[in-house]
Amino acid sequence: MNVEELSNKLEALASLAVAALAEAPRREDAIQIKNSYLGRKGQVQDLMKVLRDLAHEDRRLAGQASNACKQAIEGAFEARMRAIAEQELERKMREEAVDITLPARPLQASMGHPLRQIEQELIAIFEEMGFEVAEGPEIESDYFNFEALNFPPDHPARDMQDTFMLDDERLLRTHTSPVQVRTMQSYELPIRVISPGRVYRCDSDITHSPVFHQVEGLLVDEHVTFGDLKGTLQHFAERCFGEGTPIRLRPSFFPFTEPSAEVDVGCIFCRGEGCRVCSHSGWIEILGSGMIDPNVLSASGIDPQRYSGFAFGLGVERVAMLKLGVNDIRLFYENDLRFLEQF
Ligand code: FA5
Repeated sequence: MNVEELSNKLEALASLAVAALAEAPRREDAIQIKNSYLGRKGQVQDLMKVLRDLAHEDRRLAGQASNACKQAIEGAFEARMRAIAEQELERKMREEAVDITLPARPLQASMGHPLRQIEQELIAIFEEMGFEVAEGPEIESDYFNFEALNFPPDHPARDMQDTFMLDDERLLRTHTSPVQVRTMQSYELPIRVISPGRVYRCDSDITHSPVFHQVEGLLVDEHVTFGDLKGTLQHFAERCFGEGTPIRLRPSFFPFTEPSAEVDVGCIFCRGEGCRVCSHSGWIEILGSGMIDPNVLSASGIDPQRYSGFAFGLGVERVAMLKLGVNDIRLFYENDLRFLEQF
């Protein structure tokens, strides 16, 4: 075979390969066709075996013809691979197309947990009366939770609230009253604050939960009397439970208030006749209150000769149970949607 015949054969091979590649349906087919021409045992290589029989000056021409043939096949192979990739992309886009005209799935709007709703209502009532919100930590020191509130160490009054201790000094606050002390130590007088938050006690039955919420109220000014406390609470009860709601003040004891009173609201479950929820008394206790003990004022650097004040601590769950007609406190914490969706 001379160099001319070789060139013609290479050209013919290139045309065949280019035509076959143009028809290759898949990537694998294109690769197989390319290898059958350009592979080590492919047809081009096979043809080039004649190279050694050619005259020296013809070998260069044969090499050029072989390169042109290889380039034509490589070019056709790459073009086909690009075309296949584009076809695949188009098919994927067609198959996975998102119909943006379809209506969206409705989002379920939530009103927030019923306890949070009630807490917000309580805050709003006291804000109307001119109280502002102050907050304190849930991990509290023995000093703020007990000592500064006139609970001396080893005093039996500490047993009134079963405490979760973290170590000798730190505990989970058992009430929001430590915020009273923090506020009295840092705010300018007169003070009128409420302090909502979570509190913890080792306590559990249908009206007691180990984690519950209180809203603390504190008012310190000149000439504050027990009458101001009673008027504030009466107004609160009517705003919260409706006009004419009966409240009852019972003498009580808290180390940090003197005199002290626990405040009950008429039971809405039995309308005062007596039931399981109110322990057959017709009343449900919602808060503890009293006039701030002069010792507590002094411990916070306030002159008890000039200033007096009242404080109260309201149980948010108790208020929520009354307002929403829930007869077991544990329902608030079970996260059962059938319960929560009613509110
Ligand atoms: C106190 O916690 C006092 N710090 C309240 C106070 C503040 C008195 C300011 C004087 C001045 P007591 O332990 O009674 O008091 O709790 C107050 C209210 O929290 C109760 O009336 C009740 O409504 C609620 N409460 C108490 N324990 C629980 C509990 N385990 N689960 C749910 N609510 C509770």
